[in-house]
Amino acid sequence: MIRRYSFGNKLKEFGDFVLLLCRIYLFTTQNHTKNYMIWNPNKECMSRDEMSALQGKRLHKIVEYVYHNVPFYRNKLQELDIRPDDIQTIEDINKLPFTTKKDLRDNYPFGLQAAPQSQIIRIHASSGTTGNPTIVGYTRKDVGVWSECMARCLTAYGVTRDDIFSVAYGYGLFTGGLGAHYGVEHIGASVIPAGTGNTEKHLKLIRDLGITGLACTPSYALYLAETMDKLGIKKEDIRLRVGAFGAEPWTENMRKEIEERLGLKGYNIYGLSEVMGPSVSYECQMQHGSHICEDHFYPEIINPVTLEKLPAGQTGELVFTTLTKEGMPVLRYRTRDLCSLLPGTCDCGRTSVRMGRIEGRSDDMLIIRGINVFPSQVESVVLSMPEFAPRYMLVVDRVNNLDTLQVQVEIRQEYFTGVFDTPAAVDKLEKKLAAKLKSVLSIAAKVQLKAPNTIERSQGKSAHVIDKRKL
Ligand code: DLL
Repeated sequence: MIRRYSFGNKLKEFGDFVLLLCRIYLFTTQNHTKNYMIWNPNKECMSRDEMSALQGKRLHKIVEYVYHNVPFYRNKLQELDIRPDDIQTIEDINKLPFTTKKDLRDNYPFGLQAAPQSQIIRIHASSGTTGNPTIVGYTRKDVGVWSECMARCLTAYGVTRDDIFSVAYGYGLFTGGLGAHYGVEHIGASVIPAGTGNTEKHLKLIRDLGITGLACTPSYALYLAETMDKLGIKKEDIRLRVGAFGAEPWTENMRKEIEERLGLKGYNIYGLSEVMGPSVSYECQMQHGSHICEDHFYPEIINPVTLEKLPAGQTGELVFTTLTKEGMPVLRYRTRDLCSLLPGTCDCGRTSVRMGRIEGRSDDMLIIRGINVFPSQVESVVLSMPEFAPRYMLVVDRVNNLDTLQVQVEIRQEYFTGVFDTPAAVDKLEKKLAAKLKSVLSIAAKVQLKAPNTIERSQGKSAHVIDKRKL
């Protein structure tokens, strides 16, 4: 198409340029007076109309992309008689089908991957309900978008290139470690790839290096505080000032306790591997909800039973569509996290929609020491061993600020009498089950074997979890 340059066009371009200058002026003066730093005002402070237009354009592109590259989505869309051209605006998202964790598991390992393997530069995984984990591949562009979102998030916390930032999320298949790491590097701060464990050594580094930022689960932050007390390190001895806490639910009371004991300001960070990892949303200085990077991840809230869309402010299940992801895009992915959306401009100047705290789950997933655990994973291990009856109970607790998991399981009558009725035999069997559980769950569980018919039977829906943690 030949574009004609009329005087009108030139005038419009000049007008756009003046508008851009005005916005830059407004943001810099506003940020200067309020002292709120914003990494990418162009995207984080877009007007609602601009954002909706961008989302609509990107939605059309991503639907076209998965239609041509992911047979699973092509089939689903064809079943509903939807062609990519039917999706033009962000409101058209209502026509699209939902995606669930089961869809990801059924297409294990690479069935939902849209980019060719040669374009994938990173693979993460998260636990599935049973058996197969969920595999998520990222292209170079995806890793770049992820670092950009992490940079937005760290900047909202007030982190700058002058900070020394310790990442104490797990490095590895879990997205926490590497996700946060790349964001810290992207803004030019110094990253300490501490990872999990080695708490005493980590504390020594926090003190000796004058580390100012910390990313970890809120429960690990409390455990650090506990260990500081044990080692006689006072909060005055360290220089921590900012914490990026997430990967598990936490409360205002936990925030207060962490802040008080570590002498820092703690901010929420949310994310999930199927969508990206940490930084899908983040708190700002206002701490009134977490801003969603909605130019990349479009959020919706639905009723988890009827699947109807709920209006802003109502609590329901959070659903995300990735608008720019190349490796493994997802359309209307049901996160199972329950929360509400808070629209409107925030006092920090960002216009991006905020989500409230996660209030619960619409499935039975537990998060224990930051690791996702489904009772059905325990069941599959228990049932794989002939010695056990399908009677088990997960008892989750928090001792010295660290989550604990105990698995109680009944021995079958035929193995109990005369076989596993001596302490040595019981001990051996407990160790065998504990080792199997560890390899499947990736966390240690204490096993307690029970005599036949001793675990309480429930009257209705069988209950397999006692969660004693007070959140
Ligand atoms: O937990 C990604 C992450 C890493 C987020 C580090 C924040 C910091 P997954 O292992 O896939 O990914 O687990 C995702 O964890 O659906 C929520 O149920 C829960 N979750 C994550 N962040 C928060 C949070 C990472 N801030 C699942 N508050 C999600 C409450 C959270 N729950």
